[in-house]
Amino acid sequence: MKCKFTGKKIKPFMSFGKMPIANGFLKKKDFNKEFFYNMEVAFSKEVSLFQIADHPSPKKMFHKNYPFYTSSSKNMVEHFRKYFIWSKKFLLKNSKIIEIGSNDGSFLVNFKKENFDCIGFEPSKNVSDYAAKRGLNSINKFFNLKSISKITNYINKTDLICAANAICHIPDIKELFTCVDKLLSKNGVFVFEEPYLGSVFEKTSYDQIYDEHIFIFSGSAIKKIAKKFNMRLIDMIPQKTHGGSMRYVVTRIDNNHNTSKSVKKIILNEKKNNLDSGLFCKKFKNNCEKLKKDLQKKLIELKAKNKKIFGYAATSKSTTILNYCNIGPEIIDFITDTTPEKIGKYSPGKHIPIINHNEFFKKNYDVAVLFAWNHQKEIFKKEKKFSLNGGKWLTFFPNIKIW
Ligand code: JHZ
Ligand code: SAH
Repeated sequence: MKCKFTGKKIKPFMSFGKMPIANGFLKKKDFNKEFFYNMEVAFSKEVSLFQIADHPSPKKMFHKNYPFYTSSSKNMVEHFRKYFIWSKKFLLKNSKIIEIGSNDGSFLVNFKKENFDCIGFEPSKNVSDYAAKRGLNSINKFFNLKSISKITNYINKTDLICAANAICHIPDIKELFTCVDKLLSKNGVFVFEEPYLGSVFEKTSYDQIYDEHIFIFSGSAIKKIAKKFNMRLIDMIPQKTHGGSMRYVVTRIDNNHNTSKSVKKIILNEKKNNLDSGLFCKKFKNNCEKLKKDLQKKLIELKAKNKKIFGYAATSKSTTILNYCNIGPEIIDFITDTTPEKIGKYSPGKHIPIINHNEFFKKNYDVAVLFAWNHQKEIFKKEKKFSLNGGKWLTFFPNIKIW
């Protein structure tokens, strides 16, 4: 395969096997035409870039019925309010703002409330329409050279380009940075927060790897990539969201922004863990294989004790867990979820039924496998009744744990 940034040949170091589209929840009638690809991961030493080898085309993943809404987590909505308040330090009253991957508008709505001139690029029509209904300027297009050519009044005038969990979804990272370069004002900043390679390695949270997550970034990678575009990484701020993310702040080389000390500190720590060189890959692979066996063993054990098991939250991440660990409806009876687009359908690849979240209380189950482990705090708080009735939670990172 070729590195998606350098174009040079690199070799995948691990395969997770045959994988369906992570958010490809489907009806029974569509089982026999389901799309699969071989999910392999590779590391480019030259730019310290962790990436998946092959993936479905973006149009297959982001379309008129994309089933993820940011607002499905109350904590994330609150997180975006805080992210907005923090980002105001880069803004003046008349600043222009662009969000990439604005989804249902949960972030953008904060800018709009304070009358900033803001737009979002969002290729998935259902979520883009949802944002438009909230009165937001949501452009139903992929963020790329063609789509930005239509917003001439933002060229060289955008003070903030922001994103969350979207930059790692864009395969052509060169085109992306070229667009950013065209749009940013002299002192403008490009801020994005994405799942962090350091956290994925530390917890062995391999479920962050799926088709949509084409890259898992680190400071070492972003620093090198930014440099190639005459830009520099001026801040890195760790986030607890989505199981461990990193907020990166990038700007032009030739302006007056200071570089925070944390950039050096965090990158040094990445070096200590061999995240820049790729030497961590072998250990990561071994850790994934061990966790896979542990999870399979635990579930078989519970099943042998006649425990009734269900999954909590049909996350994108769960597609990697279920398919890599080969867990299907013979072990997990159903998965509960709050998203209308998923309810009544089946999980990608393994075809576990997805049922309405309201249903699970009626069923008196023993064990809930927490696929939205990143929202554990929020979920444990609202589902106290399940534990009080004797139900147990099973989480699997960094180790299998029953709560
Ligand atoms: P959650 C998605 O990942 C996809 P997912 C994407 N690639 C990404 O990077 C992140 O989001 C940002 C359900 N749920 O947030 C609703 C409940 O049922 O971990 C959703 O179906 N009950 C863009 O899918 C799913 O979980 C709850 O109480 O891994 C969302 O899961 C909560 C909080 C969620 O993201
Ligand atoms: N930022 C939100 C949504 C993340 S989901 C959050 O953190 O919750 C990722 C979003 O990026 C999806 O809504 C998807 O449609 C969008 N996306 C994917 N490729 C994109 C591209 N090239 N340009 C803009 N948005 C894109």
